Amino acid sequence: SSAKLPNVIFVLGGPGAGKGTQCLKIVQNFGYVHLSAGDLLRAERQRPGSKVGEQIEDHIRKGTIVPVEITCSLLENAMIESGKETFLIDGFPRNKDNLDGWNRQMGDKTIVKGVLFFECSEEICVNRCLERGKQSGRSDDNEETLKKRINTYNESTLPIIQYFDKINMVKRIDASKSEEQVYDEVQSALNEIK
Ligand code: UP5
Ligand code: MG
Repeated sequence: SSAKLPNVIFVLGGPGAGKGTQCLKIVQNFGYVHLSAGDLLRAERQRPGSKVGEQIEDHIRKGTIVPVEITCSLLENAMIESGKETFLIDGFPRNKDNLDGWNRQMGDKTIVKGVLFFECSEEICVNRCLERGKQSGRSDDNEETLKKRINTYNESTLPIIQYFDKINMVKRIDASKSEEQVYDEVQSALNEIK
């Protein structure tokens, strides 16, 4: 029955809003497995013999969105390999192609319990990424790519969050506060989703 299917929470919000940071805190206290779509794509890009490595890097550097077949398969493989049943899927689905592809490939295999939405001003998002960019070595933490990432987020990802909001699946979190304050809100939101 559907009660035995793996449970998923999508974690969305702008570039640098703090999705990854908060997911790491959640993992320490709740039984979720954290799967960052961006981290999985970056790992696949590095993997010797990958047939899609260049395609992935091209999208990451342009701030555009990788075709869903690639991302969704990386997510599904990681879910299977974990052997676990509750997942935080961080940074996905980012557009309609992602959402439709997820529903096709995973709709019958998982239950989406809710969406954590990390709300943050553009200015804070950009500043956090540029600050991180001094150390991160990420090919997309520069001013030029950040403009494109923000643009992609506004045009493609916000409508997905609005779609989930209309069906009452979104928990909004003020991501502009300190890490600890944000985490307080995260805990309340997760307790409501369970
Ligand atoms: N920081 C965090 N919280 C803070 C707080 N409360 N106060 C002050 N500072 C805070 O945090 C970013 C930085 O801010 C860190 O230095 C942190 O210490 C600090 P982080 O937790 O890393 O934020 P996060 O939201 O995870 O930012 P990230 O850059 O990872 O978000 P993106 O959504 O832009 O990046 P992602 O890795 O998901 O995707 C990258 C690219 O991959 C995309 O642009 C796209 O090209 C591609 N992609 C796809 O194509 N499809 C996908 O499904 C996913 C990605
Ligand atoms: Mg991240």
